Formats: sequence, C-alpha cells, structure tokens
Amino acid sequence: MEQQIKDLRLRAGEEIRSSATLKELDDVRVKFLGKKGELTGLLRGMSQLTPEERPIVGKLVNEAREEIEQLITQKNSELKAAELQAKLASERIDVTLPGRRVHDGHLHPLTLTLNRVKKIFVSMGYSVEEGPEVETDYYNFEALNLPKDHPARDMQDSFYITEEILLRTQTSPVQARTMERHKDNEPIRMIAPGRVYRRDDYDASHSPMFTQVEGLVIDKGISFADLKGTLEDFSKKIFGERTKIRLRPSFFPFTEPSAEVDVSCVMCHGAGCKVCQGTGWLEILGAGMVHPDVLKMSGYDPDEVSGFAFGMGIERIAMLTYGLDDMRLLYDNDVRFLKQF
Ligand code: 2NL
Repeated sequence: MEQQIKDLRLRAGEEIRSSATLKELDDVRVKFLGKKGELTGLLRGMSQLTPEERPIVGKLVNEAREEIEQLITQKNSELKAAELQAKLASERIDVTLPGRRVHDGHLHPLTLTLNRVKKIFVSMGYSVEEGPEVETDYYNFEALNLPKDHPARDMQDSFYITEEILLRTQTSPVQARTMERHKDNEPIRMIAPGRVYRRDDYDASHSPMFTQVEGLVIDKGISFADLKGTLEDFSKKIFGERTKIRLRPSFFPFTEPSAEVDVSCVMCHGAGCKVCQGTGWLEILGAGMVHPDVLKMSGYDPDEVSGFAFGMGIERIAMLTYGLDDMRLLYDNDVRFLKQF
C-alpha cells in the first residue's frame, strides 16, 4: 500500500506538471482527489488494514493529498498567469497608430443655397412660410387667377392625385393660404420655399421636381420700384456686389405687369461666355405686381393695398454659384460630388 501511495504521488506530480491548460489540470484534480478519485479509492481500501497499520497509511494518504493539492494550486496560478499573458499579447493595441478619420456629413449644396436665400430675405424682414406639397386645385391654380380652362395651366402640367388634388406646381398656394389667414388688408412680407412638381422631362436642365422660393409683399403703396429695388438687392447679396439686373416684360396669370429678371453673368460679368451663351445675362427670376383679382380672391382690397411677387428655382441658383453644368448632379447623391461642398 505504501508503494501504491508513492506511485500515485509520482504519477499525480507528473500529470500536474504536464497539464497545459486549466481544464486539463482540473481533470487531473478530479482523477486523483475527486469523490471517485484514486486517493479516495485508497482510503476505502484501508478497511482491509490492521488497526496498527491504519494510522500510518492514513498519514501517508493525507500527506499525499496535501502534496497533490499544493502542486495543483501552484500549477493553477502558473497556468492562470500564462493565460493572462497570452490574452494580453493577443489583445495588444498599438497606441501609436494614426487614428481613423471620422467623416462628418454636411448639408447638401441645394440646402446650402436655400439657406443663403432664406437668410437674405429674413434679413430684409421677411417671414418664412411653408405649406403642403399635395395641394388642392383651388390653391394651386384657381386662387392664382388660373381657372380650370385657362391655357396658362399647360405651362405647369402637373401630377394629379384626383381631379381636385395634385402635387403643387409652385409654392404660390402657400402665399394664397397665408393671405387668406390675414384680415383687414394686413401687410405681408413672406417667402415660401419648398419642393414643387411639374410634368417635365428629366434632362440636364429639367427635373419633374425642383425647389422653388416665391416671395410676396403686400402693403399700402407697394410699387414696381419696390420690386426692382428688392430684387436688385437680393441679386447683389447672392451673386456679389458687381451684379446688375435687368427686367424684360413677360406674362404670368397671377401678376400684372410681369417681368423676367436677368442678372449679369456670374462668370463673365457681362462680357459674354459659354454660361450666358454670349449674351452677358442669366435669367433667374420671374416677378410682377400681384394681379388685383388674386388680391381680391384671398380677401385683400386692391383699392387699399398693392403687392409684388416673385419666384425662382433654387437649383438654377445653386448651379450658377457652384459652376455646375448639369442639374442632375444635385439629385444623384454621388458622394464624390457631394463631398466637395
Ligand atoms: C417662377 C416665377 C413667379 C409669382 C411667381 C406669385 C404668387 C402670388 C401672387 C402673385 Cl400668391 N405671384 N408668384 C409671381 C411671378 C413669378 O414665379 O416660377 N420662377 C421659377
């Protein structure tokens, strides 16, 4: 029996030493010290010994247990330290590596342009009004002096949802709604920015959806000179102080008289180039004095007050400020294009 114990101690020591992982070490512990382990087996076998032998063998078994336990504890801390070392080595980070740049998003060139336009008019005391993109035929057309059979509706062929409901073709319905809300010829100074929809082919200079800003001023004694001065001021602020404007007679059903407004070419300043097709001028706005019938329909008295209105496409302004030759760039959302702004 003594030889057996000696042998067990040797084997246990050997197996503990050769354990490569904590799991292996635990298996060795169970094998020798567990409930069904070898040492427990030896203790059971002690019943066959004489009373004289028992304490001697008992002592040897206990010594063996203590030795094995001690070896396991020691090996356990060695393996734990090794595992930690390995973990630290594999998770090591190089704090001297250059950081990875986080690319911030930014506003779209159309939004940037729209914000500039808004800011200029807000600085002149205009409010910014918004309204629905799905409109009634009444606010989109009728309230603007475009009755159902009016030929000028053809200029703004639209997307109809029903006979009476459509995607707005201009932001004028926002003005009509704002005028209706005001009573007693109360003055108005507002712009209405937003998306508008027209049945247009999609090419380098047309889109079935574009962004419009319309403006409306109503007060006692508003004249065509106020319109011209305002638009000149705006043009200088948006395209630079050198900018000149010129007005050409035109027609809109909701204004009388009406004008197309040109600015001197932002590229060549009037000399003539590819952008202005040699004319020195760029058409950027439509404008006019609000038609008396339009004032009347929304509750204003044309004998008491007068007003001017204008409209412009923001895509065109963005193309001119950034030198773009194709409007579709503004809708493609190609990051290589967008990140330049
Ligand atoms: C354009 C030209 C224009 C207006 C819009 C307007 C609105 C009311 C009354 C009178 Cl409520 N006029 N808007 C007037 C003249 C021209 O837009 O569409 N340029 C893209």
